[in-house]
Amino acid sequence: MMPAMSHTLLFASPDDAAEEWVPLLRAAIPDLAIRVWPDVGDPAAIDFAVVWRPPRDLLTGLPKLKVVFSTGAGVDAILASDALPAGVPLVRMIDEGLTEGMTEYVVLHALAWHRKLRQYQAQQRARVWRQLPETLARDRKVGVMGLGVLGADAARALAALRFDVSGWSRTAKAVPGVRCFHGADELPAFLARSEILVCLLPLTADTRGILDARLFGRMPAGAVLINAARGGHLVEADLLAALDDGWLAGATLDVFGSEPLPVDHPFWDHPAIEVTPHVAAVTHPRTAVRQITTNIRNFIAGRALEGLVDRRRGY
Ligand code: NDP
Ligand code: OXD
Repeated sequence: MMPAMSHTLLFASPDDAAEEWVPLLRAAIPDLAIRVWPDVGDPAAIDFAVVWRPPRDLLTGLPKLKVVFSTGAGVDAILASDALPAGVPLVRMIDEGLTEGMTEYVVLHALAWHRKLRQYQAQQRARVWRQLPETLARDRKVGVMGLGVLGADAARALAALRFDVSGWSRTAKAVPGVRCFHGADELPAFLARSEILVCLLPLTADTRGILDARLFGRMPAGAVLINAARGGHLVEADLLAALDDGWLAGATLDVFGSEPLPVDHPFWDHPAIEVTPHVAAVTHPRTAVRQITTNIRNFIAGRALEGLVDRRRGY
């Protein structure tokens, strides 16, 4: 096997703390040369790049680039930009810390809606002592759109709490404790049993705008939406209409078409919407470095890359 020393990695993610990532990368592969953008050095020496939102024209200016690693799981922004040179493999982040964070977020908000936390908080502010009807988790139907790394883990955790969980994916899946639906034909049946709908789809040509009036109309009256995937999945005006006419009871939104969410956006003070600032799951270098360094070793040894993005499919 070729030593990693003959290889150079460029860390070029201004959104991620290089001072945390680089020592961990060095410790994992001591003989790998590492440069931190903007100190690129000789562009022809760079073999691997670690990016999130790559600086403009950076990657296309690296003639020997062999693999691009995303520090995020969603690669829609990298694919949509013209940042990625043709033919260079792109690897998305698969990281236990990211998965755990997303599952916590989904469970937290599913439980909050299920146990009427917002209603009790409103009652507290009004000094009202009123016990509202409660529902057993086994009688609460939760639907998870996307049964990939994140969706499947969240669905399993919800099932462990005894929710009646179903999931929807592009191809057929089997997740223990989860009723699995797939494909466009099975979407209506899946939606009809989603009182709490969680979106964990990648943003692709097929999924953009999927959370629209038609989809909301197929959910049970009084359902809620948790969107922790991408803002581009949601047709914002359709959500506002569905909430304002009372068809949907609420929404928890972590991601938005425009981030940061503009200060004058109606979501901020909508009484049925909870906003979080794209923090459902964050990539922790302590756990995330392993996937990148294992992949670098695999690549050098001619083995397959974990998390390789199918650029045509879009995820
Ligand atoms: P994966 O690629 O592992 O899973 C994607 C899932 O979506 C798969 O089950 C796939 O189906 C399904 N899917 C894709 N296209 C369709 C379609 N057209 N119809 C039905 N199902 C479809 O992704 P991850 O679970 O790792 O991540 C999901 C997304 O979560 C990311 O793309 C990102 O946008 C978002 N994210 C958000 C974060 C946040 O903080 N808010 C943090 C991290 C990620 P199949 O299994 O058949 O391929
Ligand atoms: C991701 C994200 O895709 O942070 O990892 O949204």
